[in-house]
Amino acid sequence: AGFPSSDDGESPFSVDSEGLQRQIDELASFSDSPAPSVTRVLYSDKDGQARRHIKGIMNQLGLSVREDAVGNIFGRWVGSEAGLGAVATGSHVDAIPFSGKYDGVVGVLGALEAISTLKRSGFQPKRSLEVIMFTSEEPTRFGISCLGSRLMAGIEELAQSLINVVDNQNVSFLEAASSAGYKMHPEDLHSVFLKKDSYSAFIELHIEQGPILEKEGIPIGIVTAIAAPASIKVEFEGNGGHAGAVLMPARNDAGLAAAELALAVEKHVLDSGSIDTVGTVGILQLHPGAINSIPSKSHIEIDVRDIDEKRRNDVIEKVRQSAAEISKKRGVVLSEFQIINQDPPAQSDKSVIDAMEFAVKQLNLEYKLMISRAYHDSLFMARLSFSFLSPSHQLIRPIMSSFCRISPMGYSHKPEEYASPEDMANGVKVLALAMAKLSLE
Ligand code: HGY
Ligand code: MN
Ligand code: MN
Ligand code: MN
Repeated sequence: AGFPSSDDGESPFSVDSEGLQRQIDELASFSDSPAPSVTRVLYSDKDGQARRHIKGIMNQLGLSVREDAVGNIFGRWVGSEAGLGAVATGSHVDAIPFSGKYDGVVGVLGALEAISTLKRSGFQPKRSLEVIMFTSEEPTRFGISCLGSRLMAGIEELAQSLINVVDNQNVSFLEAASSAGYKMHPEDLHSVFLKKDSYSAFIELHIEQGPILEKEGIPIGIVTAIAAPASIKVEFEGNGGHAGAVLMPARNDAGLAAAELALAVEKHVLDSGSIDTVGTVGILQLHPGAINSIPSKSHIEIDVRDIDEKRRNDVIEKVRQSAAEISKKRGVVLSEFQIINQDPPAQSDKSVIDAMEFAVKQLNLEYKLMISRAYHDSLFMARLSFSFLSPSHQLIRPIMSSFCRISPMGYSHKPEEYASPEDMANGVKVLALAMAKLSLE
């Protein structure tokens, strides 16, 4: 099996960067908000259009296409030793409200371009190569991030909780899935679980979502670890009442309790003393939501992350204490304090870092080893490895992300998100070479 190379030291690959840009622009047109923003939420019509589009490209490339019960989509290029664990890559195409067109998409369309590039180069894989489009990496609709990859990793509690979860219109997960064409019984959720030896390695190509590569003038980042994300849902309830008639001493305002908790989150995060601790209140809803009605219910969702799991957990504990204290002080009921997820960080496996370093060196690209402060589906693909369960079992080499530079200022989760065609082409080449190398190992 020939490994892609050339005698003159030039890159053997011709990535179709114009074609990739066209595909990214086309996918961005499947959006529920006006350009340049993109909004594509799980199981919406636009999400369905994007899914059909991706499957179409996989079919054109001659990949063998499979879709699981929740709509994770797999396109496989079967290798000469099809019985071996495959080398997988992939990312997501769902987009949070009013975001940009590159987050996740580069890791799906770019991965398909990497396969196309390898095919054009005459490469023959030994281990199969697979591109995965993960269902709902973003937590937008059901509050659960990396829904597809978490399920693939076989998290039983998730399969249980998905049966009861509803969106903010009270549509259940199973109803939403069904209306998008994924009709399933609750027990079908288990069919999404993957065996631990399904893949020998996983690499995700993603935009950086931060400013470091741009600032340092470096095109490629190789991710050594993903920070530990957590999210919490909190609800307060008070008596509400008329905004004119109820005097201040008689109130127990659920909205003010939420406001106070939001400030407490900021305080606890800053008190950690580390620049690596971050916390965000991105959702704060008041009921009934009328200017002349004291909020009788409030709902807030809190995102806390750190590269240090213990420090992140300490913040969560302090937020829990604050929620209890605020409820007592203000005479409101703390009707819910639910930790939705509290994930550990994941480390990239050395062999995957080695494959990516080999690729960037072969391509004469400058690169930087870095951690990912955003989470990715690779965080859960890492759990499909034996080494996640026990350091002594190194049969499977998981993970990780390689980054490509974005500008200006590392904007992401905003319409201004931008990656240049050249930087994306470099990311695609690194991915293609690293996958080719891992395929032959
Ligand atoms: O929130 C994240 O880190 C990712 O963009 N979903
Ligand atoms: Mn995102
Ligand atoms: Mn993403
Ligand atoms: Mn009135």
